[in-house]
Amino acid sequence: MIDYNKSTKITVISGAGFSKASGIPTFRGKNGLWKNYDPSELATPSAFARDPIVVWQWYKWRLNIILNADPNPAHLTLAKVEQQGLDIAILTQNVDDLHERAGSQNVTHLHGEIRQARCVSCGEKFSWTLDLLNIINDIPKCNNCGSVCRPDVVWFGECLDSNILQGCIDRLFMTDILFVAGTSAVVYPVAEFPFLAQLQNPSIKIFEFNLDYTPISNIVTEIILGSVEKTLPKFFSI
Ligand code: BJW
Ligand code: ZN
Repeated sequence: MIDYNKSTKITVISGAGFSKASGIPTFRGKNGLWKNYDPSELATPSAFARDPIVVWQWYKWRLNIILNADPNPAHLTLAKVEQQGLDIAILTQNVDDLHERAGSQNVTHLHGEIRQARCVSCGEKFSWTLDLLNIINDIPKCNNCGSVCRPDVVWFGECLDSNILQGCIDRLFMTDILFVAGTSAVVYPVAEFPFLAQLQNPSIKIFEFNLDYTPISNIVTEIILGSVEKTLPKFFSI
């Protein structure tokens, strides 16, 4: 389908649709809501300040799904082509660890990682396990200072880690082929990445994998409509 070799730099921007076939709900769309809550109202510092119990209930519900989930054929395809020697970097908005569990080595989490909790006072982190999820019923407290812990993720209105962001921009600026897969491409700054990459390198090839059209669809080289867990393995003939 496209020409690439071991010196071709391939970058993948993944979003919630990438993990949907693993049973992890997306944020937007008809099955994207949790009960009657809108993620844009829960994934915020003000929601946590107002009602940390509800916010933790939502995160624990998702943690339980994520800790029990397995990588799907889309995750496994990226890991496999990397093992075959391709230079692939994954810039994921997803807070799950399914890319890593599939075997991908070069994964950057732009919006944090749900497996980790972080103390709001001293920054101490701990990792969730299924056992801990069963033991801790209320809001988790820091082992170091006793303060409240929060999910170690990036909420609306919070800045992404500047080193992580710079690393992503550097990678985008040296990219030959960009895949944008399973994201609605509406959440900034990641929504801007395809435009930045194309401004930097007008000959970049951008392939979008999605069920539907998005705000970046009119600038991409090709849109591959369909479920990414089917279309991506096919793209690489896996
Ligand atoms: C399939 C499929 C299948 C399904 N196969 N496809 C500039 C302009 C306007 C606003 C802003 C701006 N700059 C910043 C903002 C504010 C805000 C923002 O972007 N708001 C927009 C909504 C308008 N951004 C921020 O606040 C960011 N911070 C920031 O920029 O700081 C500086 C600043 C602050 C304030 C003002 C200005 C500057 C932080 C954003 C953090 C996002 N956090 C979340 C939660 C993370 C923790 C958690 O998981 O709980 O990240 S929100 C949520 O959305 C999550 C996701 O990573 C993110 C993106 O969602 P994603 O992955 O695209 O999922 P969906 O559900 O939207 O889409 C799924 C897609 O898959 C769909 O297209 C389906 O069709 C498709 N699909 N199944 C293929 N099988
Ligand atoms: Zn602490």
